Amino acid sequence: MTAFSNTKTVKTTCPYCGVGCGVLATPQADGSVDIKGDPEHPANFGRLCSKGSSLGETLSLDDRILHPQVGGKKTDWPEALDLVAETFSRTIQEHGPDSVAFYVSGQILTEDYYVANKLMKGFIGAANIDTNSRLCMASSVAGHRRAFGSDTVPGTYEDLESCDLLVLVGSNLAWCHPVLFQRVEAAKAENPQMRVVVVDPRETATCAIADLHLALKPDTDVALFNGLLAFLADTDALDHAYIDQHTNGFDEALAAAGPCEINRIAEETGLSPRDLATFYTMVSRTPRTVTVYSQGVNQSVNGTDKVNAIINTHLATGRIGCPGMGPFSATGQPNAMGGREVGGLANMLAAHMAIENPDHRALVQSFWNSPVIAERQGLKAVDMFKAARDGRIKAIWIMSTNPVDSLPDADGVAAALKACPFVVVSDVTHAADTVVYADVLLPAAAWGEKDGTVTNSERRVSRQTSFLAPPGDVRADWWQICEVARRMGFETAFDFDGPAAIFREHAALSGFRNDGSRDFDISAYRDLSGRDFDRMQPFQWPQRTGEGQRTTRFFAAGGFFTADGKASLVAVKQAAPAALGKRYPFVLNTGRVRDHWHTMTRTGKTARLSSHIAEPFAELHPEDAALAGIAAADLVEVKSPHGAVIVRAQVTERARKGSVFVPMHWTDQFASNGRIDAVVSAEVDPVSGQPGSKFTPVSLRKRSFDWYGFAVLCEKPGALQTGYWALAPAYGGWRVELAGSKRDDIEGLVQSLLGEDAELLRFEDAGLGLQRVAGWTGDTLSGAFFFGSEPVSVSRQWACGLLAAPSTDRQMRLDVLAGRPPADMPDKGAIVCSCFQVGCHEIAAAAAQGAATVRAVGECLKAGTNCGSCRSEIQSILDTKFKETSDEARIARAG
Ligand SMILES: Nc1nc2c(c(=O)[nH]1)N[C@H]1C(S)=C(S)[C@@H](COP(=O)(O)OP(=O)(O)OC[C@H]3O[C@@H](n4cnc5c(=O)[nH]c(N)nc54)[C@H](O)[C@@H]3O)O[C@H]1N2
Ligand SMILES: Nc1nc2c(c(=O)[nH]1)N[C@H]1C(S)=C(S)[C@@H](COP(=O)(O)OP(=O)(O)OC[C@H]3O[C@@H](n4cnc5c(=O)[nH]c(N)nc54)[C@H](O)[C@@H]3O)O[C@H]1N2
Ligand code: SF4
Ligand SMILES: [Mo]
Repeated sequence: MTAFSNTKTVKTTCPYCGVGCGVLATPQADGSVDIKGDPEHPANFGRLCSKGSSLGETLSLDDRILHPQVGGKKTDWPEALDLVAETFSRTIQEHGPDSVAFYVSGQILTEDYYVANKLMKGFIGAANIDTNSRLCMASSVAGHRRAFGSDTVPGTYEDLESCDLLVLVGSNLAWCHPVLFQRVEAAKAENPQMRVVVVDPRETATCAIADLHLALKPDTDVALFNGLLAFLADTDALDHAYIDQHTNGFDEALAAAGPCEINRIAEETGLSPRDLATFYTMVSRTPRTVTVYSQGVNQSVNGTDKVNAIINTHLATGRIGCPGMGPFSATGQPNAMGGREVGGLANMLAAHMAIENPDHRALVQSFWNSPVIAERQGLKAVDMFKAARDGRIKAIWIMSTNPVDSLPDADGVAAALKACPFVVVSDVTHAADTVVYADVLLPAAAWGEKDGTVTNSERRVSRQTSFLAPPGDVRADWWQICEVARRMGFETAFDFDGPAAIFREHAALSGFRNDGSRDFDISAYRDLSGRDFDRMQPFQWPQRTGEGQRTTRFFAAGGFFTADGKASLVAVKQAAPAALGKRYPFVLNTGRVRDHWHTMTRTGKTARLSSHIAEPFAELHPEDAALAGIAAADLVEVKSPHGAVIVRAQVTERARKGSVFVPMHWTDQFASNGRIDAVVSAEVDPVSGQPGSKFTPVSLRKRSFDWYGFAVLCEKPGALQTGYWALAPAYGGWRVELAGSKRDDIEGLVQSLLGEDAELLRFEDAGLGLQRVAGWTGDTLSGAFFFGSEPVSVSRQWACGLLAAPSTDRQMRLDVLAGRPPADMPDKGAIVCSCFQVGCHEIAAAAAQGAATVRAVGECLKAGTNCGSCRSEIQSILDTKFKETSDEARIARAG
């Protein structure tokens, strides 16, 4: 890390989730960066979650791409840019504009996104630009457009605080939008009337604040909300004036919903008639209802219908756009919304305009003064990679996303990149599985080095601001695109001198011939100076020219962006969920854990964030596990026709029977066989093109190995040649889970990882199949290994602690070989509070001694008193709901 002389505090925004928290970053003289929540930012008012507060630990340069590379060899920018521009131009000349593609990301800034979209749609003249938002928000976009005529999020975060009923559908808010969750927690504590309902097939950390958890059958949300619509009609909870004045399609939607037959709906959704009636009655009686939805809704082959089934209930009750009322899509990525604003999806135009609308096309083309304009939709993500695989796409530029790990049928995506003649990748790290497929690798400026804007879930635009000098040759994404565009012959249109200039053009386009006809309008910012751009305060759109700050909600009094100004209720029917056969009898559900971000290229760098869950796992119900002969801590194979992973079994009542949940995060960088998207089916929603990443029929099988092991190592191991491994950073070194098929391989593995100079101590109990080896260099532990013929139950936290503690005398060394903490050093258990490294055993012990509340636990252990991300888990330990929290419990076996 570069030492920094300028230690001024900079206001910026967290680069992780769509909550969009403000961050104060202060570079320190020693090269580190102090990170705090910005007390003035209206998204977080000073709070940060575990990921946000660990940002300073992700800034090391060891893995960074620092120079452009062509064919794996270092080169300079002119050569790399010439090659990209020439190859794209030649391919377009020879095969037409539809033969090239950009695959971008909700994690680039609005300015990067704007120029990428402009180049593809206005200058190349095709619409083959799509984004990872296709995997994330496409069904919400499609649902909004079907209902409102525009992709508008009507409400704000305040609505989640001021409602009396918050319904969270397919959203694990506690782990995925933690600061928003904390705002809800605080509001609930203040308003004893407030109720929270969680609709999710599995019991998540979010259920800690739920008054009711509806663990529905996967993919039956449409039946649930259709039933609700019928119930609202039966119980006179509709707003007929709103329906008449501001909507179309009510009768058809109600007819499609069918009668409110609780028993039938119970059958369809797998819920009890009692829970259904409770839920429906709560909604019916509570005008101030907000329904938040996220990936359990969007990532489904009927995701768009789910979105509209939810929105229908709000339109029919007029509960929209007023304080404490409305449907609310929680966006995932920091700039998913900004990407939608510039039109980064293959089926959108710029500034929320529609590609299929000839007036919009003419408007954008005249504003851009561009030679062409895309006439029809381009390829959506899944189809784009299919086209690369079968030769239709001949050149692709991937920017700020890791599709070899995050797209469904991920091995097919890898094959597509191998097949595609020209692959450009702009990324920040060599430790992303996609970069090895690049013909040209472009080093991008990372968070802290780049400038621009992002838009959060509540339409709030905030600055991301640089506070670190870009290392090596890295350059911002917008610069890379503009340089290529200029070399392709479009000098004038891409002659931007910085992000402020791009932002001005984007703002001007949003207001161009708008006159209130389009929702997205930030033209008040079209003349912003560079200085003002740097001082820009977070604001919510719309911000029209000449208008002061107006109300920030939409649609309380209608005013939809359709020809007649009315919204549509969409007639939707519950489709039969995909059939499960004998070969693949389980539903694979996938998603997130608290402390990792996507493909772990940043969170996987920190020991703090890796201490919460350090290994890929499959969460399964005890009855399913028993039937399949799987015990807690076994290794299991999860397999579909596309591929298979091997992960650790976590057997828990929280899982839904028949479903297995595997996190999306693990890649080839961190596990031998953990890329779950290699297993996930590429079926998509027919309306939105979004993959159904939460539903793939799979089989489960115990994978037996001859030996199992756990090791802590002070050096990062190179390639591990063994049947199973999972690697994570620990304070002072690394931790590795291991398994293999030949007992004889153990010795070679130990030798290769400890080196020849280490002083070894060994322990062996052949009868029990136990073997332990530890090696020291001087007083420092080089590594310690714990092997057994069953998954080993050694305390992970204790073993990791050995890395940091010098072992000077022989007794200390023998204690290491004993494989358990000495009696005077209690085992803290799996880490729950990553800020203060407090384990589940410590929390349980505090509870046993009388700490009855999360606050009391905080007072005696500090746990939960910094970022607060773990408070719902602490609550669950107090409730003894989560008996097992993470790795220890999965590994722990009798003895
Ligand atoms: N810690 C962390 N936070 C993140 C991210 C991260 O990687 N890590 N990523 C960010 C991004 S990009 C996104 S998109 C968001 C995602 O945020 P969320 O959508 O909250 O997260 P997921 O875990 O993907 O899925 C949410 C839940 O959907 C449930 N689900 C599965 N099938 C169904 C179903 O049929 N119906 C219903 N109702 N629910 C179902 C799953 O069991 C899961 O608990 O998180 C953002 N925040
Ligand atoms: N099975 C399953 N699959 C899923 C999901 C799921 O729930 N289940 N969720 C889906 C969702 S919602 C999402 S959003 C996607 C996320 O999937 P991805 O977008 O593939 O995941 P990330 O790990 O965030 O990848 C971001 C990449 O950009 C790089 N990067 C970071 N900053 C910059 C920058 O400033 N410039 C450039 N050029 N590169 C940068 C990072 O190093 C990393 O390689 O995954 C999807 N895939
Ligand atoms: S909730 Fe956490 S990850 Fe999301 S923006 Fe805020 S600090 Fe970042
Ligand atoms: Mo996402």
